[in-house]
Amino acid sequence: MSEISVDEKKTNSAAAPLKLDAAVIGAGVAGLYQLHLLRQQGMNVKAFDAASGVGGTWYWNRYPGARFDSEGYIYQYLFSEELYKGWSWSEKFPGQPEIEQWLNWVADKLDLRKDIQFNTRIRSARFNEATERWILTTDSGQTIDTQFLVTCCGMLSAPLTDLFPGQDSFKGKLYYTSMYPKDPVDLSGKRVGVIGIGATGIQVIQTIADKVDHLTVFVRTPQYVLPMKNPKYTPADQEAYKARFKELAETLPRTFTGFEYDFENKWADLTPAQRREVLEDIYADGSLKLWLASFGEIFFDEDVSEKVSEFVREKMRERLKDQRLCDILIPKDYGFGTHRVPLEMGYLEVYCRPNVDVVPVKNNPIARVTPDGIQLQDGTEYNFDVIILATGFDAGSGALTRMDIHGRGGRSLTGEWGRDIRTTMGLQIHGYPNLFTTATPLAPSAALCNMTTCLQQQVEWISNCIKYMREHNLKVCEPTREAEDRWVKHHEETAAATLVPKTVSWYMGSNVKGKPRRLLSYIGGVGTYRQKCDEVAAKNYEGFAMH
Ligand code: NA7
Repeated sequence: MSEISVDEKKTNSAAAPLKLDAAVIGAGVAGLYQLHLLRQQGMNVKAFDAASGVGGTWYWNRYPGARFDSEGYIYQYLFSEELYKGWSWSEKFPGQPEIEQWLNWVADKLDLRKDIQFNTRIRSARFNEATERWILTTDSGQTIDTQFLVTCCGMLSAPLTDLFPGQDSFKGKLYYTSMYPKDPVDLSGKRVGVIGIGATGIQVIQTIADKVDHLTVFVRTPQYVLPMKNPKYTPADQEAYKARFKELAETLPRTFTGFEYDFENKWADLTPAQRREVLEDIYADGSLKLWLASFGEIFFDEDVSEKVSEFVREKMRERLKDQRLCDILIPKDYGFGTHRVPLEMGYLEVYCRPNVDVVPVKNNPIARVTPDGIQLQDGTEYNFDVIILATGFDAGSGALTRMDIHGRGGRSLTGEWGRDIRTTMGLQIHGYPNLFTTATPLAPSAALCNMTTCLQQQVEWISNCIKYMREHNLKVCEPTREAEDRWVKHHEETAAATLVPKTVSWYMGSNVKGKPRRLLSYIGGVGTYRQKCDEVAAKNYEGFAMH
């Protein structure tokens, strides 16, 4: 994606290293705020991003129908009332163009752009033990010499590519949702095949079905879905949510998932009729509340999980009507909420359209992409003009393992995480001094958290930690092996108490061949995690050795 010229690349490789106090990788939600906070401390800091603009996830994921599943007004930054109130969403769950505009507006408001180097992918990072500094190299051959390295690369930013043999041979157009073209793509009159019905595929499918000539959806694992209610906002609506700023800033960081709602009902306390009433009520909210704030027991208790799953299945059956569609699209063998639950708008009804086909590929998998389309294992071939791959990401770890990161003693993060994915509270990794991370495994993140809530907390913790070091004239911070062992153990115990590790999905890394299996996100709750991080900081960063 680099737009740097060959001449510029030559100049870069010959130039002296760029010397920084801190380098931030990524200019998305986390990276922008991290840059702002470190710069406020008077540090010489620069952010780098492979994209040509700010936005991270919201820069890259510009596929048809991309939008929030979190309410816009809770996805915002909460560190500045002025920044919060300065932006007005046009609807409850805004779409990607508006989200990208918002992040551009934030970058301008905070005057961040002058300290961001775009079109720059960090290729490698090596810790120099003699100087105790990081040496980074970019895809243009530039070298950066920095004391601190903060990765703000997002949890879902390493797309799975080349999943199918023959992709290069396809004569039509093949698009990844995560790298969808900036220029408009005209799908009218086209035969389109979509692979993937995760949160992404669902948004694509419901958006393009009435625009294409024919749509074929390949379904491997059925997916629970919830209908989204997405009212447009009037100026009065905008004023109303803005008036809640203080309340939201106080509550969001303390709930279980960083959303504005929390688990209020206890399954055992209610009669079956009352439970039904609660579920119907929350279902009608048209948000993720049914998943993240109905009955907490869905994460722990097989019986409750099955009852709530059946409630959702019933709602899906009512809309799909057709038995074949129900058999293909309604999950039976895993519990509601143990995968990411997508919100949708008219998605299920799409399958009732005459120009839409669904092809189950669980028992007859996709074998290859051919010059004309997609071929299944049994030889059946479907011909397309366009193939859209909504096939997911190497979540949590992929962004860092695809970079060549070497810590103390030359250890390789790609090698280590290839065997066992470990972090200390998702904030640092033993063996990698002064490397701070956001949106990495073993912290609350995309899977079970409103991203901006979690990212702000991590960014603030990192910023405070670096501030503490500078105030105490400390140069290097690295978690001890013991502290990391303790966190990994706590993470595993917390995960094991839930039903989520039983799932086969990106939550467990099971969508990537050979990836060590571990629940990627911490499931102890956003509020609890925050408290634990604060306690560590209050004890002068206990478990994080500094000198
Ligand atoms: P997901 O949730 O990982 O979904 C990927 C989809 O692609 C899912 O339906 C997969 O089926 C499907 N897939 C992947 N490989 C294949 C093959 N080989 N054959 C058929 N189908 C395949 O990614 P998303 O981008 O939708 O969402 C990621 C997160 O981004 C989401 O959770 C939000 O937090 C935002 P499978 O389930 O593996 O059988």
